[in-house]
Amino acid sequence: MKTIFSGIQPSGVITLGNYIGAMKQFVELQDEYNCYFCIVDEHAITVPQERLQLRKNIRSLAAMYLAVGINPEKATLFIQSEVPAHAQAGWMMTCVSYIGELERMTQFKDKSAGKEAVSSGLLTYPPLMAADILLYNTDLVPVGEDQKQHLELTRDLAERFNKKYNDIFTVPEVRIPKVGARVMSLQEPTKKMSKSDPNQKSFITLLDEPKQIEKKIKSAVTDSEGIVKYNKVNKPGVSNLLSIYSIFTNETIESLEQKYEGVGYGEFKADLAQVVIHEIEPIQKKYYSLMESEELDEILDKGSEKANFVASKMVKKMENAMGLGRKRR
Ligand code: ATP
Ligand code: LTN
Repeated sequence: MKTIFSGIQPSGVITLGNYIGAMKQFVELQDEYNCYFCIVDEHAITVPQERLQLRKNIRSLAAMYLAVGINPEKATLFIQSEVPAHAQAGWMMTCVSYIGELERMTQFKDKSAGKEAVSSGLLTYPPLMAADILLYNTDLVPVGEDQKQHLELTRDLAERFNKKYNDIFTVPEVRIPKVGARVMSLQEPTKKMSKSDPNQKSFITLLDEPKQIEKKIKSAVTDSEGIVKYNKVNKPGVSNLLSIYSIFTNETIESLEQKYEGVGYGEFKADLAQVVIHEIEPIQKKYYSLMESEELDEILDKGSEKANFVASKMVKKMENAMGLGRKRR
């Protein structure tokens, strides 16, 4: 069985973007692969976090993984900071990476733009991500399109390490969904939907109430044409809504265009709101019951135990390859 690794930051409640771009794929892939799904809290602290809120978000994200359908009997679910190998390997990969290539990452440029104080962790975020992936001999990494550049860097770092020290890493492939790889902001449809966007109206979370969902979709930015048609360049707002509609109903974009021909945006948006509510209602039910249960801690304990076992062995190999510490007999 081939191995999959992916991570999500506990930086807020999961959005439709995270769900469509990442989590939905995870659920589909867990039957065919040996999967590791990680709550990357060490990545989340590369930008300021409030400690109690972060703690809450970590638990909530764990419940959300399970609520969308991750089966802990099949996949290993764990918290990054509970497996010290990630920080250890992250440091080693940081020393393999160059400042220039990290400064070229678009996520770093976007997240640091206009900020007075930017943590060094935001710059060294990608070698930590590379460490996450490489620790498990990962073959495939399912992510949304925004992470493609980080995956290319991960491959470069793995190859560099293999060549310079010892050939110990599997060089992973990226897997980006054919549709829904980049769900856009409801307010600025040329920007990706993001859970840490300060504008709450720009994203829908999987925990939004039906009324909130209706409101957010109603106020989603479209255009003044009044025609429900897919055109990513000239009609990014409507195209984004059409994509979401199509993904949740399995109806093609063309058939949706026909269905809403001659109908204004009002009716289209009202129907889409119902589609979204229908999709996430069962997830919410499962989520709230999991948050109350003790099952969650048991699953996370087991997950970190398994991840620690696998990852600590790779750390030893890395240290040995780089010449750290003493030779052990
Ligand atoms: P933040 O806003 O805190 O940077 P985020 O919402 O961008 O977070 P991440 O935790 O960084 O989310 O990403 C988790 C997964 O969701 C990644 O695989 C990422 O590619 C995917 N993802 C994030 N936003 C979108 C989006 N708008 N469309 C599709 N996939 C997305
Ligand atoms: N950078 C990713 C989160 C992440 C990740 C990973 C994804 C951290 N480590 C390893 C895949 C594999 C993001 O979505 N922003």
